[in-house]
Amino acid sequence: MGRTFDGQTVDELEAHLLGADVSQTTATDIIRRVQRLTGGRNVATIDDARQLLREVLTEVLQPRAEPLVIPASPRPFVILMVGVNGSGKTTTIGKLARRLKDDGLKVMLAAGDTFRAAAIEQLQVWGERNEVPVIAQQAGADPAAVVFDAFAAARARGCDVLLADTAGRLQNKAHLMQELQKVVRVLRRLDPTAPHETMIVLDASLGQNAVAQAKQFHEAIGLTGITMTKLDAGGKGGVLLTLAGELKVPVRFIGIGEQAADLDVFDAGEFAAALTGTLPKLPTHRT
Ligand SMILES: Nc1nc2c(ncn2[C@@H]2O[C@H](COP(=O)(O)OP(=O)(O)OP(=O)(O)O)[C@@H](O)[C@H]2O)c(=O)[nH]1
Ligand SMILES: [Mg+2]
Repeated sequence: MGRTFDGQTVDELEAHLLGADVSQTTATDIIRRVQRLTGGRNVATIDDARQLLREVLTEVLQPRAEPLVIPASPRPFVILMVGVNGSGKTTTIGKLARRLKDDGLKVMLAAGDTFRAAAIEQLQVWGERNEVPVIAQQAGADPAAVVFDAFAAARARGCDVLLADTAGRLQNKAHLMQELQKVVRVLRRLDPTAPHETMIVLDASLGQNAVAQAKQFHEAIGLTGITMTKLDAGGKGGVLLTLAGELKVPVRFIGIGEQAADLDVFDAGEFAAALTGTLPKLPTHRT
């Protein structure tokens, strides 16, 4: 009465992974690993197949599950948030400010997105909501100058963490990368080890585009962390499997809503379970 892990089941698994924004190459690799786990044995039930898939996904993601830890030094610990427009940078800063403050840390925000006046106001709203100071200048100011001043202010006021917002859209990508590189250069005048975390914010609903984005930012300024947002809004996040293998940058948080509390520490096992749990009832085939 055994049931096989046969060609049809493999196809279903593959379709499921592709539907969860896993790239074809990564999906093929994952299925190969699942098949290797079965060791040629029959898989008795669909739950077994699901369990095997979950194991493999956890194994792929686990090495990237390194939570963000704010060490005792250096202080202020500077976190530079980057990403394309609309990915959720400013919102994630608001959520992170709340989380870090709840941890007892003294937090300051830097309005480094000077491209839009509304961006500065948006950050100020988060500052008020969390009761943390926001260092800002007028729209159109040099973002590097804003972030530099904020770093100096954070130092002077004995802050533990400075969260720096940045623009997501400029005239073109090259200009954006140059602007970010300048922010980094200027920060390093005050502390050669800054920024201490360069976190990209990726919108899960962008699917495979997130891989190219992350690579571009990584090449330009060197990423040390990833936050994936909008996992509550239809994004499946399977793209993290590709990033886990290709970029090797720690995944810190996931965004699961628009409110301050909607930020979770990335957990490889839970994420794998979520990716697997949506698996449709696969047909099993009697031998
Ligand atoms: N559902 C959902 N919405 C989110 C999440 N994170 C951010 N958003 C929403 O996405 C939109 C864009 O977020 P922002 O934080 O303004 O994005 P940004 O990267 O700062 O965008 P720019 O400033 O234009 O570069 C807002 O409407 C947010 O409320 C999330 O995890 N889930
Ligand atoms: Mg923003």
